[in-house]
Amino acid sequence: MAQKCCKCKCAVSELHKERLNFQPVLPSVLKKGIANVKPVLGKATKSVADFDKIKAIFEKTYGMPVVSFQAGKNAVVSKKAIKVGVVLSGGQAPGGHNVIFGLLEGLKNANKNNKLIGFLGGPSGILDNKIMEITDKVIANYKNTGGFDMIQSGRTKIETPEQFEQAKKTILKNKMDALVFIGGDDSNTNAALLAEYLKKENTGVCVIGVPKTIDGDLKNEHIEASFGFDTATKIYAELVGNIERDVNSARKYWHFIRLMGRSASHITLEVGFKVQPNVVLIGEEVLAKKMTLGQIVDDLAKLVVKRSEMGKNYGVVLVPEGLIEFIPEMKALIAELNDLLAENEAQVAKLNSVDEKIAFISKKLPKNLASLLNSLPKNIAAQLMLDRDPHGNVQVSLIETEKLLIEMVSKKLKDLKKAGKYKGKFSTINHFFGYEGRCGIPSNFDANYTYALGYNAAALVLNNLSGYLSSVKNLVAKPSDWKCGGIPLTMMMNIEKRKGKEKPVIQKALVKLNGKPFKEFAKVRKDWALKDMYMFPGAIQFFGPSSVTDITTKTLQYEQK
Ligand code: FBP
Repeated sequence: MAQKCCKCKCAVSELHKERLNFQPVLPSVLKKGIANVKPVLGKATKSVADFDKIKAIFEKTYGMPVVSFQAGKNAVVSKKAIKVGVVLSGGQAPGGHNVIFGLLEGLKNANKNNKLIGFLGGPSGILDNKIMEITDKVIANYKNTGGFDMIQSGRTKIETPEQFEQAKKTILKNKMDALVFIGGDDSNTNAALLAEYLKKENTGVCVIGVPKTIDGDLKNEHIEASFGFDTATKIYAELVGNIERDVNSARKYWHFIRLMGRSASHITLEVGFKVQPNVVLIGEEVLAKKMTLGQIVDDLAKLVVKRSEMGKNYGVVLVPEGLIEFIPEMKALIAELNDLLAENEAQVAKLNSVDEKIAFISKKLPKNLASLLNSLPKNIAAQLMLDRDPHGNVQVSLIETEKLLIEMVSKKLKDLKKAGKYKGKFSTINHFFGYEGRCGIPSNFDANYTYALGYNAAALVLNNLSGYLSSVKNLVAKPSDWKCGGIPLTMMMNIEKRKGKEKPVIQKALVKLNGKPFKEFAKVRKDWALKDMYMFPGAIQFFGPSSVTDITTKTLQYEQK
């Protein structure tokens, strides 16, 4: 019989029930209470690039200092009760509910009459004024759970003057003093623009961001990891590890596994460390070496041949979801398609079949890109033509790059067979792991980290630090030793082309080829390719020895070595 949650009587699993009782650890500095921590201001900051353009757009919020919280009486934290709005934005990531849990507890710590209001369905909830109050009773059934279902999420972008005005109306109508935006790079860009707008309008409303994304690409020296990356990579590693055990048992298939991570290859690299497969493709390396699709295929085919000569007609290949956008020729094609599809939106919408759309756009493309588009398998060309997301990104989660590689490697191997250069068997299975990991039950690390990020966001709000991103660092230490503060959102910005226009956006943190994680990988990948060094990490452990319950990612461990 299904267990009932003790508080709300809804059906929950045994594990869910246990997780509701887990009390996340708060960093010592915040444990002293919000009125007993004070912000210490560092030096003025600059954007990562395009200083003048970013400064001109963010007149009121550019250049603010990095803030760290330290113990000390804080006279600024007002005793007056305040009302704070919170919104979950973009793709789900394990731990979102705990950010809200921490935020509520931080606000209540300062004044038990403080109120937290959730906007429903992501930023569109702000525009449509869809709200619900988040009380202790509401939170009780969501503590330490995965998903964003408490208030849901969405990808609506607040960008037009009318939308900014509408957002202001909703916030003022609800008498809100602050808004906390839990999101990735695009969503926090939204938060930065809204913070600037509300400051220019003299509303006194404070906007704070929280770094969320399983992709791991919202980071810098002050944001060591975005939340959800730890849990999602552990879930994918469990799945890939299980496949490796199957491979090692049956020894008859090549598995091509695409892993989520829209642009950066952090997820693929981290899962690679955890399972040590035969091939880990890293998009950033492909771009740096200016590799063509043909070269990637040739390298894979060479390895298949070599392993087959060793009697190994099997293997595991990890493909980052964003690979396609890193291959220079494909990158150029996608960039042109992004602009052309935005410029010709109305005409393209009128065309019924994909073939017609491809033919229409091909005529407008430079010759070399048109022939590239037409040389691709039909399904891939069609997937490249799909609608962009509201931020103008191509939806790489819908492009089956792993199938494209299988098709092209098979073709190459057939030619080699004909030429008498390959005698093996190439039986393949394709997988895509993405949505499986985004709503998993947060690992202990993510449960603690998100709770701290939320509590810390409350401290930023109560100090009226508008335009800041919640920063909790020193993450390889135990949670009580984590350091808290905030960094200005404008510090992470640069100018990029979106939907054919120049826009200020938070720069994505890609895998650095001169960074420690990639260098570690480069040392060992030859061995992984030929010797079978598979690892089977198993499921996330929530209870038991700390050596298995509290491990952080290899990426963090290498970065902070
Ligand atoms: P965020 O950047 O919003 O965190 O989302 C990341 C992500 O999970 C990517 O890994 C993936 O490509 C994309 O969202 C999928 O988008 P959608 O949820 O709209 O299908």
